[in-house]
Amino acid sequence: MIVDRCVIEGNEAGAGGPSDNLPGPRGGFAGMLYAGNTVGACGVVIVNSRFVGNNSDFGAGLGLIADPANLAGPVVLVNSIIAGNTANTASGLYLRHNGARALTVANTTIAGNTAMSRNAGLWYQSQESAGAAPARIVNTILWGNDAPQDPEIVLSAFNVMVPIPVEIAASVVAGGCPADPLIACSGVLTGDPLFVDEGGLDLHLGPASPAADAGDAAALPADAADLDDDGDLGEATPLDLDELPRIVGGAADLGAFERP
Ligand SMILES: [Ca+2]
Ligand SMILES: [Ca+2]
Repeated sequence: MIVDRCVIEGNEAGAGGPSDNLPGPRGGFAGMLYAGNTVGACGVVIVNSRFVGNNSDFGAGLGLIADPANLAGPVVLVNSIIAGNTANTASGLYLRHNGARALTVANTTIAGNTAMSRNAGLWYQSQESAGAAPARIVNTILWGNDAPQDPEIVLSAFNVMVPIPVEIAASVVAGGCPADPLIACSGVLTGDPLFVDEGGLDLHLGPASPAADAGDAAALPADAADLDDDGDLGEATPLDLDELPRIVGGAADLGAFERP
């Protein structure tokens, strides 16, 4: 399944009945994608999409659950923004990862989300560790997410004894690499990415942004949605969220938008 150039905005989900084995209060997922509820599905690729201004109890921006029983391919999120979402818990990106599937978040900006109790940026949950490959977060910005506990990143395990590790590379992480033995960081920047208008959620990079040209071009996912309509699905993602060239100035930028 390919989710290409979608906007999920302004949805509300109250506290409903228990519908899933999720941590925290029941109900929620104002912007949710349950990957793999079709047997034999190949995988899920979310490209150039915006999850903005959603409100829920648990899980407001994007809940992406890779079901181990039904999902046969990788899960990829690229060139997307998750911003301005509010929840009690996990207001930004919630990932539940089956280790047998590759999971990659690339060139995504997660910023300006607010949680009343815990985690506004990225909640990563291991589900099934058999055959696990580490999740990979690359060329991504986690910044300005606000919560009393674990504002940017938290890891947890779901019905597994051995959680799946996470690699974070060439990314901005507010507060730096989390002190967790399951998180391996390389090339993590901690400085303000200097968005054009952080409060207004214009998450393009400003002129002095340290996130410009700090990316790893080799880590760009394949162009599964064929953003440039050239029929080449195997090339590195060639465009950014504005559908302008992804690599400008000699190197890829971090986040969803390449600075012109
Ligand atoms: Ca660049
Ligand atoms: Ca292409």
